Amino acid sequence: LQLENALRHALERDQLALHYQPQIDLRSGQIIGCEALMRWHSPEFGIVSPAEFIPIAEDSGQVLAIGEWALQTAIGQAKAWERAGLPPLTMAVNLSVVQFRQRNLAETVQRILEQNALASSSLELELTERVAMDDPVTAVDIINCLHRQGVKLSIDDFGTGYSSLAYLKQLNLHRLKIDRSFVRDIADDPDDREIVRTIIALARGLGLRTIAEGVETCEQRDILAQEGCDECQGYYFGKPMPPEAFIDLFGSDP
Ligand code: G
Ligand code: G
Ligand code: NA
Ligand code: MN
Repeated sequence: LQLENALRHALERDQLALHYQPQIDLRSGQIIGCEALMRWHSPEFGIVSPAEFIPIAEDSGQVLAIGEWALQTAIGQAKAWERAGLPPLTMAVNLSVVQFRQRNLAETVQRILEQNALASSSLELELTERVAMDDPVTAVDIINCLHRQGVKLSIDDFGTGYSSLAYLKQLNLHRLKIDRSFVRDIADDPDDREIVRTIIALARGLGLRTIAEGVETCEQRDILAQEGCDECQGYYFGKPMPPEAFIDLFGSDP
Protein backbone atom coordinates (compact mmCIF):
# COMPACT_ATOMS: atom_id res chain seq x y z
CA LEU A 1 0.00 0.00 0.00
CA GLN A 2 2.92 2.33 0.79
CA LEU A 3 4.38 1.52 -2.59
CA GLU A 4 1.01 2.15 -4.24
CA ASN A 5 0.71 5.58 -2.62
CA ALA A 6 4.24 6.54 -3.59
CA LEU A 7 3.60 5.35 -7.13
CA ARG A 8 0.68 7.76 -7.37
CA HIS A 9 3.13 10.67 -7.44
CA ALA A 10 5.82 9.01 -9.50
CA LEU A 11 4.60 10.32 -12.86
CA GLU A 12 3.85 13.92 -11.86
CA ARG A 13 7.11 14.14 -9.87
CA ASP A 14 9.10 12.93 -12.82
CA GLN A 15 10.47 9.83 -11.04
CA LEU A 16 9.94 7.43 -13.93
CA ALA A 17 12.50 6.92 -16.66
CA LEU A 18 13.00 4.61 -19.59
CA HIS A 19 16.23 2.77 -20.15
CA TYR A 20 17.02 1.30 -23.55
CA GLN A 21 18.63 -2.06 -24.29
CA PRO A 22 20.15 -2.69 -27.74
CA GLN A 23 19.03 -5.49 -30.05
CA ILE A 24 21.55 -6.89 -32.53
CA ASP A 25 21.12 -8.66 -35.85
CA LEU A 26 23.20 -11.84 -35.62
CA ARG A 27 24.11 -11.98 -39.29
CA SER A 28 25.29 -8.38 -39.74
CA GLY A 29 26.26 -7.66 -36.14
CA GLN A 30 24.48 -4.33 -36.50
CA ILE A 31 22.11 -2.79 -34.01
CA ILE A 32 18.56 -2.96 -35.35
CA GLY A 33 16.50 -1.82 -32.41
CA CYS A 34 16.09 -1.49 -28.69
CA GLU A 35 13.68 -2.36 -25.91
CA ALA A 36 12.42 0.39 -23.62
CA LEU A 37 12.44 -0.73 -19.98
CA MET A 38 10.90 1.31 -17.22
CA ARG A 39 12.76 2.44 -14.11
CA TRP A 40 11.29 4.13 -11.05
CA HIS A 41 13.61 6.24 -8.92
CA SER A 42 11.64 6.55 -5.70
CA PRO A 43 12.99 8.88 -3.00
CA GLU A 44 11.59 6.53 -0.33
CA PHE A 45 12.24 3.11 -1.85
CA GLY A 46 15.20 3.66 -4.12
CA ILE A 47 15.21 2.10 -7.57
CA VAL A 48 12.13 -0.10 -7.86
CA SER A 49 11.93 -2.74 -10.58
CA PRO A 50 8.94 -2.73 -12.95
CA ALA A 51 8.54 -6.41 -12.02
CA GLU A 52 7.54 -5.05 -8.63
CA PHE A 53 5.56 -1.91 -9.44
CA ILE A 54 3.80 -2.80 -12.71
CA PRO A 55 1.57 -5.41 -10.99
CA ILE A 56 0.67 -2.80 -8.34
CA ALA A 57 -0.04 -0.24 -11.04
CA GLU A 58 -2.19 -2.79 -12.86
CA ASP A 59 -4.34 -3.41 -9.78
CA SER A 60 -4.77 0.30 -9.05
CA GLY A 61 -5.42 1.30 -12.66
CA GLN A 62 -2.38 3.61 -12.72
CA VAL A 63 -0.79 1.44 -15.37
CA LEU A 64 -2.86 3.16 -18.07
CA ALA A 65 -1.31 6.57 -17.40
CA ILE A 66 2.13 5.07 -16.84
CA GLY A 67 1.86 2.95 -19.98
CA GLU A 68 0.80 5.92 -22.09
CA TRP A 69 3.71 7.91 -20.67
CA ALA A 70 6.05 5.08 -21.70
CA LEU A 71 4.66 5.01 -25.24
CA GLN A 72 4.96 8.79 -25.53
CA THR A 73 8.51 8.82 -24.14
CA ALA A 74 9.80 5.87 -26.18
CA ILE A 75 8.26 7.13 -29.42
CA GLY A 76 9.60 10.64 -28.80
CA GLN A 77 13.03 9.15 -28.14
CA ALA A 78 12.94 7.09 -31.32
CA LYS A 79 12.15 10.24 -33.30
CA ALA A 80 14.92 12.20 -31.58
CA TRP A 81 17.45 9.47 -32.43
CA GLU A 82 16.23 9.38 -36.02
CA ARG A 83 16.79 13.14 -36.24
CA ALA A 84 20.23 12.75 -34.66
CA GLY A 85 21.22 10.38 -37.46
CA LEU A 86 21.28 7.04 -35.64
CA PRO A 87 20.81 3.99 -37.88
CA PRO A 88 17.12 3.08 -38.34
CA LEU A 89 15.94 1.41 -35.13
CA THR A 90 12.77 -0.35 -34.11
CA MET A 91 11.64 0.81 -30.68
CA ALA A 92 10.06 -2.00 -28.65
CA VAL A 93 7.68 -1.09 -25.81
CA ASN A 94 6.12 -3.53 -23.33
CA LEU A 95 2.35 -3.51 -22.99
CA SER A 96 0.49 -4.40 -19.82
CA VAL A 97 -2.55 -6.65 -20.06
CA VAL A 98 -4.63 -3.71 -18.81
CA GLN A 99 -3.48 -1.50 -21.69
CA PHE A 100 -4.08 -4.33 -24.11
CA ARG A 101 -7.69 -4.65 -22.94
CA GLN A 102 -8.41 -0.96 -23.64
CA ARG A 103 -10.79 -0.57 -26.54
CA ASN A 104 -8.96 2.49 -27.83
CA LEU A 105 -5.42 1.08 -27.68
CA ALA A 106 -4.91 1.20 -31.45
CA GLU A 107 -6.16 4.82 -31.57
CA THR A 108 -3.93 5.86 -28.70
CA VAL A 109 -0.89 4.31 -30.37
CA GLN A 110 -1.78 5.93 -33.70
CA ARG A 111 -2.25 9.34 -32.10
CA ILE A 112 1.13 9.24 -30.34
CA LEU A 113 2.89 8.08 -33.53
CA GLU A 114 1.31 10.96 -35.46
CA GLN A 115 2.11 13.55 -32.78
CA ASN A 116 5.75 12.51 -33.03
CA ALA A 117 5.79 11.98 -36.80
CA LEU A 118 7.27 8.52 -36.31
CA ALA A 119 6.62 5.79 -38.90
CA SER A 120 4.45 3.07 -37.37
CA SER A 121 6.93 0.44 -38.61
CA SER A 122 9.50 1.91 -36.20
CA LEU A 123 7.37 0.79 -33.25
CA GLU A 124 7.07 -2.71 -31.87
CA LEU A 125 4.72 -3.67 -29.05
CA GLU A 126 5.66 -6.59 -26.81
CA LEU A 127 2.95 -8.79 -25.37
CA THR A 128 3.54 -11.70 -23.06
CA GLU A 129 1.99 -15.03 -24.00
CA ARG A 130 -0.38 -14.65 -21.08
CA VAL A 131 -1.64 -11.31 -22.40
CA ALA A 132 -2.02 -12.50 -25.97
CA MET A 133 -3.74 -15.76 -25.09
CA ASP A 134 -5.88 -14.55 -22.20
CA ASP A 135 -8.79 -13.62 -24.45
CA PRO A 136 -7.63 -14.95 -27.81
CA VAL A 137 -10.61 -13.82 -29.88
CA THR A 138 -10.22 -10.19 -28.83
CA ALA A 139 -6.45 -10.48 -29.09
CA VAL A 140 -6.72 -11.50 -32.73
CA ASP A 141 -8.82 -8.38 -33.46
CA ILE A 142 -6.56 -5.94 -31.64
CA ILE A 143 -3.31 -7.40 -32.93
CA ASN A 144 -4.56 -7.47 -36.48
CA CYS A 145 -5.79 -3.89 -36.18
CA LEU A 146 -2.37 -2.71 -34.97
CA HIS A 147 -0.76 -4.78 -37.72
CA ARG A 148 -2.89 -3.01 -40.35
CA GLN A 149 -1.62 0.30 -38.94
CA GLY A 150 1.90 -0.96 -39.61
CA VAL A 151 2.93 -1.48 -35.98
CA LYS A 152 5.02 -4.60 -35.24
CA LEU A 153 3.89 -7.05 -32.58
CA SER A 154 6.00 -9.57 -30.71
CA ILE A 155 5.43 -12.23 -28.09
CA ASP A 156 7.68 -11.75 -25.06
CA ASP A 157 9.07 -14.52 -22.84
CA PHE A 158 8.04 -17.06 -25.45
CA GLY A 159 8.01 -20.64 -24.22
CA THR A 160 7.15 -19.86 -20.61
CA GLY A 161 3.39 -19.44 -21.02
CA TYR A 162 0.80 -21.44 -22.79
CA SER A 163 0.52 -20.36 -26.40
CA SER A 164 -2.22 -22.00 -28.35
CA LEU A 165 -0.61 -22.73 -31.67
CA ALA A 166 -4.00 -22.47 -33.35
CA TYR A 167 -4.33 -18.85 -32.23
CA LEU A 168 -0.67 -18.05 -32.74
CA LYS A 169 -1.23 -18.90 -36.39
CA GLN A 170 -4.01 -16.31 -36.66
CA LEU A 171 -1.98 -13.46 -35.20
CA ASN A 172 -0.05 -11.10 -37.45
CA LEU A 173 3.12 -11.14 -35.40
CA HIS A 174 6.58 -9.86 -36.27
CA ARG A 175 8.69 -12.01 -33.96
CA LEU A 176 8.95 -14.35 -31.01
CA LYS A 177 11.23 -13.39 -28.13
CA ILE A 178 12.87 -16.54 -26.80
CA ASP A 179 12.74 -16.34 -23.01
CA ARG A 180 16.06 -15.89 -21.28
CA SER A 181 15.50 -18.95 -19.08
CA PHE A 182 16.25 -21.10 -22.16
CA VAL A 183 19.31 -19.05 -23.09
CA ARG A 184 21.00 -19.07 -19.68
CA ASP A 185 22.25 -22.68 -19.82
CA ILE A 186 22.12 -23.20 -23.57
CA ALA A 187 25.84 -24.03 -23.72
CA ASP A 188 25.56 -26.84 -21.14
CA ASP A 189 22.00 -28.08 -21.20
CA PRO A 190 21.04 -30.06 -24.32
CA ASP A 191 17.36 -29.78 -23.38
CA ASP A 192 17.49 -25.99 -23.45
CA ARG A 193 19.28 -26.05 -26.78
CA GLU A 194 16.63 -28.38 -28.15
CA ILE A 195 13.84 -26.09 -26.91
CA VAL A 196 15.48 -23.09 -28.55
CA ARG A 197 15.92 -25.06 -31.78
CA THR A 198 12.24 -26.00 -31.69
CA ILE A 199 11.07 -22.41 -31.10
CA ILE A 200 13.21 -21.21 -34.01
CA ALA A 201 11.77 -23.93 -36.27
CA LEU A 202 8.24 -23.04 -35.18
CA ALA A 203 8.85 -19.35 -35.85
CA ARG A 204 10.30 -20.14 -39.29
CA GLY A 205 7.31 -22.26 -40.14
CA LEU A 206 5.01 -19.40 -39.23
CA GLY A 207 7.12 -16.80 -41.06
CA LEU A 208 8.23 -15.02 -37.89
CA ARG A 209 11.60 -13.74 -36.78
CA THR A 210 13.24 -14.80 -33.52
CA ILE A 211 15.12 -12.77 -30.95
CA ALA A 212 16.87 -14.39 -27.99
CA GLU A 213 16.84 -12.57 -24.66
CA GLY A 214 19.39 -12.65 -21.87
CA VAL A 215 22.45 -13.31 -24.02
CA GLU A 216 25.41 -12.79 -21.70
CA THR A 217 28.34 -14.60 -23.37
CA CYS A 218 29.86 -14.94 -26.82
CA GLU A 219 29.42 -18.71 -26.52
CA GLN A 220 25.66 -18.26 -26.15
CA ARG A 221 25.65 -15.86 -29.09
CA ASP A 222 27.57 -18.32 -31.28
CA ILE A 223 25.23 -21.20 -30.46
CA LEU A 224 22.18 -19.03 -31.18
CA ALA A 225 23.71 -18.01 -34.51
CA GLN A 226 24.38 -21.68 -35.34
CA GLU A 227 20.78 -22.55 -34.55
CA GLY A 228 19.58 -19.85 -36.94
CA CYS A 229 18.27 -17.31 -34.44
CA ASP A 230 17.87 -13.92 -36.15
CA GLU A 231 18.52 -11.41 -33.38
CA CYS A 232 19.89 -11.15 -29.85
CA GLN A 233 19.48 -8.96 -26.80
CA GLY A 234 21.36 -9.19 -23.50
CA TYR A 235 24.15 -7.94 -21.28
CA TYR A 236 26.73 -9.27 -23.76
CA PHE A 237 25.66 -6.54 -26.21
CA GLY A 238 24.58 -3.96 -23.65
CA LYS A 239 22.56 -3.51 -20.48
CA PRO A 240 19.46 -1.33 -20.42
CA MET A 241 20.90 2.19 -20.29
CA PRO A 242 19.77 5.80 -20.13
CA PRO A 243 19.34 7.54 -23.50
CA GLU A 244 22.55 9.57 -23.19
CA ALA A 245 24.63 6.39 -22.80
CA PHE A 246 22.77 4.76 -25.66
CA ILE A 247 23.57 7.51 -28.14
CA ASP A 248 27.20 7.61 -26.92
CA LEU A 249 27.54 3.92 -27.76
CA PHE A 250 25.53 3.70 -30.96
CA GLY A 251 25.41 7.25 -32.27
CA SER A 252 28.88 7.12 -33.75
CA ASP A 253 28.47 3.70 -35.36
CA PRO A 254 30.40 3.70 -38.65
O1 G B 1 14.15 -4.38 -16.86
P1 G B 1 13.63 -5.38 -15.85
O2 G B 1 14.27 -6.73 -15.78
O3 G B 1 13.63 -4.77 -14.49
O4 G B 1 12.07 -5.62 -16.19
C1 G B 1 11.29 -6.42 -15.38
C2 G B 1 9.96 -6.67 -16.03
O5 G B 1 9.20 -5.47 -16.18
C3 G B 1 10.07 -7.29 -17.40
O6 G B 1 9.17 -8.37 -17.44
C4 G B 1 9.59 -6.21 -18.32
O7 G B 1 8.94 -6.76 -19.45
C5 G B 1 8.65 -5.39 -17.47
N1 G B 1 8.61 -4.01 -17.94
C6 G B 1 9.64 -3.19 -18.11
N2 G B 1 9.24 -2.01 -18.61
C7 G B 1 7.91 -2.11 -18.77
C8 G B 1 6.91 -1.21 -19.27
O8 G B 1 7.17 -0.09 -19.70
N3 G B 1 5.62 -1.67 -19.28
C9 G B 1 5.29 -2.90 -18.83
N4 G B 1 4.00 -3.26 -18.87
N5 G B 1 6.20 -3.77 -18.38
C10 G B 1 7.50 -3.38 -18.35
O1 G C 1 10.25 -9.77 -19.31
P1 G C 1 11.21 -9.01 -20.14
O2 G C 1 11.78 -9.84 -21.21
O3 G C 1 10.68 -7.72 -20.68
O4 G C 1 12.42 -8.69 -19.17
C1 G C 1 13.45 -7.90 -19.53
C2 G C 1 14.35 -7.91 -18.34
O5 G C 1 15.50 -8.71 -18.55
C3 G C 1 14.83 -6.54 -17.99
O6 G C 1 14.63 -6.32 -16.65
C4 G C 1 16.31 -6.57 -18.26
O7 G C 1 16.99 -5.78 -17.33
C5 G C 1 16.63 -8.05 -18.07
N1 G C 1 17.76 -8.45 -18.87
C6 G C 1 18.11 -7.98 -20.07
N2 G C 1 19.23 -8.59 -20.54
C7 G C 1 19.59 -9.47 -19.61
C8 G C 1 20.66 -10.41 -19.52
O8 G C 1 21.52 -10.55 -20.40
N3 G C 1 20.70 -11.18 -18.40
C9 G C 1 19.79 -11.07 -17.41
N4 G C 1 19.93 -11.86 -16.35
N5 G C 1 18.75 -10.20 -17.46
C10 G C 1 18.65 -9.41 -18.54
NA1 NA D 1 9.79 -7.30 -22.56
MN1 MN E 1 11.08 -11.03 -22.06
